Amino acid sequence: MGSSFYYLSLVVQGGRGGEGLVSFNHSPRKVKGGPDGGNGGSGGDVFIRADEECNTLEHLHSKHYLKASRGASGGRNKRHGKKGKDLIVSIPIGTNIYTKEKKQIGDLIKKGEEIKIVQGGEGGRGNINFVTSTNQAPRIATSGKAGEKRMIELEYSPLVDISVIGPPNTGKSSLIAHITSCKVKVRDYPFTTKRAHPWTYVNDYKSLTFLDTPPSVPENLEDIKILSKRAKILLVVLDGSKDDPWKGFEPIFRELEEVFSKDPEKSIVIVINKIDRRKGPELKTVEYPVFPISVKMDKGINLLKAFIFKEF
Ligand SMILES: Nc1nc2c(ncn2[C@@H]2O[C@H](COP(=O)(O)OP(=O)(O)OP(=O)(O)O)[C@@H](O)[C@H]2O)c(=O)[nH]1
Ligand SMILES: [Mg+2]
Repeated sequence: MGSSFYYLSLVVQGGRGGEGLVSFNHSPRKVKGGPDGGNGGSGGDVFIRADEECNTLEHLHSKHYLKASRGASGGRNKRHGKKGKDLIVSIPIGTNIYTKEKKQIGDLIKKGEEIKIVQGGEGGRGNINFVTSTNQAPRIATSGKAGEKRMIELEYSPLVDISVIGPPNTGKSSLIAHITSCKVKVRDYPFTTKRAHPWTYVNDYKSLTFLDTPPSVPENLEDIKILSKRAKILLVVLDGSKDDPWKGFEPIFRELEEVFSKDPEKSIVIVINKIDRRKGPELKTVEYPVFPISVKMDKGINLLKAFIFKEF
């Protein structure tokens, strides 16, 4: 698997256990004190936690290996070394965690939810553990063990109702801004939306979350698939000012269509935006509901909204 801001693989490892200590009690009152070397502390564990401040996996993009802290060595006087600090990796709510064989380890869908991925290594044993009837002063201790190591894959599929996708500059963000009244960034050039972002529409009866996505171009196809996984509706926005709004987009659409049309709970809705600028020939018919709209002129949006909202 490659990697992006929405899916990546990581190797995580628990911290190494601390060293066991060889030591003898040298207090002035005991001339020949016995062994008193304590055990090392265990290494820190690695946890993954769902954090509402996170909206992508971007902060982990350049990190391929993460390790928790090592346990402290055992001390004199039979003192146990301190446990190594746990490492807590923040990920966005809606992240699925898999082994590299694609077996699910966990799906973190609630704020603050966390899961232990690997355990730190056991601490070594100090010389107090090696006293026997024949050896009262052992000079033996063991080293801490290495922490558990695991390769994991993370996939961020946000908990949204509607995933808004389509070629660059078709008005995806404009439509979301119009429906939700959120301050979504809209510009008159392609690739304005660089990161997927959920935006929520709320009224007295409903709360619906729309996912704004980066343009659906071949390089982003894997991202769009993962990002749209949990959505019930795939809302495809095309540019109606073009003679053929579908031109160049069909291969991408076919791949996403496959995922959505297989699931009876999901549906696809096509929006032809910018019809205020439409001069082209009649639109071709497709097997999904099609809504010609103009965000700019506020045309056709009420019909579209009514259609979407009745699905929830
Ligand atoms: N004429 C016309 N222009 C529109 C309409 N809707 C959006 N636009 C314009 O189209 C441009 C692109 O809008 P965005 O909403 O940023 O498009 P996008 O699909 O999110 O673009 P990317 O994030 O780059 O994929 C902006 O200049 C909008 O003002 C419309 O109905 N008619
Ligand atoms: Mg956009």
